[in-house]
Amino acid sequence: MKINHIELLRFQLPLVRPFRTSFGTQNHRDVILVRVETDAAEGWGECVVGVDPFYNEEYTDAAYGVLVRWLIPMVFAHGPLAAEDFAGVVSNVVGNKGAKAAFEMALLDAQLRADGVSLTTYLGGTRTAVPVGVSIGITPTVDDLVAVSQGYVADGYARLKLKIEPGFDVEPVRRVREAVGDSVMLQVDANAAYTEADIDHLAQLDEFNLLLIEQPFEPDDLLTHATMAKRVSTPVCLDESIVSLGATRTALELAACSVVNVKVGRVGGLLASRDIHDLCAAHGVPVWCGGMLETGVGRAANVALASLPNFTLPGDISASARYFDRDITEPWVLQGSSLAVPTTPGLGVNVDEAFVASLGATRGLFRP
Ligand code: OSB
Ligand code: MG
Repeated sequence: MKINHIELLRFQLPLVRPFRTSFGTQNHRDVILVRVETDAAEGWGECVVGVDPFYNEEYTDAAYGVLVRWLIPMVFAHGPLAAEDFAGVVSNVVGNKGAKAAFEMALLDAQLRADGVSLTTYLGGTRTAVPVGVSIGITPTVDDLVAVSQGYVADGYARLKLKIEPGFDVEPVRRVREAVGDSVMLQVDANAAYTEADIDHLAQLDEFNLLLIEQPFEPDDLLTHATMAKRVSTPVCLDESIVSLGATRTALELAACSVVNVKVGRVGGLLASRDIHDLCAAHGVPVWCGGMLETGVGRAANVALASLPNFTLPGDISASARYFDRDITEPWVLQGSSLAVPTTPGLGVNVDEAFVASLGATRGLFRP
């Protein structure tokens, strides 16, 4: 593809309710969109990085900066390229995987639109609809959590994920399990809020028949996750630790987890995500698609990714209404407890540029 120009759009999109995790509270998304215009098509990508460096080391000001100062100039200096070339072209930039993932997504969208191929077909998807769940933030009271959980079950979600932290774990999970019954799939996410000394405490979660516990310990502490996996019956899943194919291989070798959360923005793009999916499949380890409160653009990428065969657990890929009063694309709507996988070329969504403009988006234009 020959790129004519690249645009970065940045704007804030309010969340319908605050999203609180063990590391902080989010009230809105600080969205960066990458738009590439090639000689054949346009393509869009979403940067899912947080506004603060609390989930991982990336944050939106830094992602914007690394795109402007390094990633875009490197791609222009390289000349015409295919989406598959992108990771190699920018390989001198260490980390910054959320920024890279957004750029690669835009290139893939443009390439696939030009080729007339849907992202699910390109990636090797085998599902026409993907079962999805909902990630529920920490609430002021346990009664609130029960009410919110029951609301999502009424919406159709068949799987709930509860955020936990020290002081908000066993009792909230017990109350939600009692309220929603055994037929609802339930899992928890600690976002690295615990230490090895908490393993016996966390073992109390074993009685609630959870699908998994996600990332109890620090991202680089694989050995404590392996210790936990031996001592509790709830499957251990890694999120923050899974930053690359190599990190995944190490985690599987150490038996630090028996389930893997794949996030496009954490691993550097859709192609790295597919590689991690394939590695886990070869090890008989199920994966599921994590979320970063994406707009309709990033959600389209997640839905296509989750259509791959080893995504056997419901993803954190909820309907647009769970996040925003109005999405920036066609809204993603729950069908039963699933989202339909688009079959139109590329990501299969269209950005409502007038709505994005009405949000006060800034636009930066970059030419070779
Ligand atoms: O740990 O999975 C996480 C959102 C922001 C940062 C980290 C996480 C999350 C979520 C949201 O759990 C899932 C979603 O997008 O619905
Ligand atoms: Mg997580």
